[in-house]
Amino acid sequence: MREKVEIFQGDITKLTVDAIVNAANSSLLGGGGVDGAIHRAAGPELLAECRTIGGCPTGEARITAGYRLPARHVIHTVGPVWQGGNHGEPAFLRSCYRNCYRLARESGLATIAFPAISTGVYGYPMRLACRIALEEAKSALESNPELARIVFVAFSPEAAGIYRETMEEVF
Ligand code: AR6
Repeated sequence: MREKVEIFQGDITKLTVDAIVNAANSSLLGGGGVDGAIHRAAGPELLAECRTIGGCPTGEARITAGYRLPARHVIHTVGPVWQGGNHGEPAFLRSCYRNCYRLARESGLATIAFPAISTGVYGYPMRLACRIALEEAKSALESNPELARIVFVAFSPEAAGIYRETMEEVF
């Protein structure tokens, strides 16, 4: 199962997978960080489709086409803002990953790439977020045999190191 999980250091918009996940905000109308990079690379058609969706609550996810991206689809999810950890943040983050895997399954997607949801502007501590990401990957792989490849995209070498260490603990 572990062989289906890959850690990639770099820019998620370059990946050729069935879907890349966007760490969006609840408006789904774009922003900074990975959200800005995805909208820039996908082109204005992505924003036009997002406008038709009408937003997304924290912990949920919505799927669109990928337009000019090499990825066929974008799954937009809204992570929690870190407020110290006692405001339901872990459950919301887990819910983001679960809803992304659910949409992937419903849409017949086999390969998916995730950024480290909530760990940028939203301030979720990387190590804690990484553990949730990998635990949910393990349970998604256990329950969905069609899921062939999960890529975790680390934007820095430090983040990549945390993913690698956490892999040892979770898998
Ligand atoms: N490829 C992969 N990872 C990236 C990239 C990229 N091109 N760019 C940044 N990251 P953030 P959040 C990493 O802030 O914390 C937006 O404005 C980054 O290093 O993008 O969920 C939205 O509109 C970090 O580890 O998302 C929301 O308002 C991770 O992606 C808000 O930010 C997530 O950082 C969401 O905040």
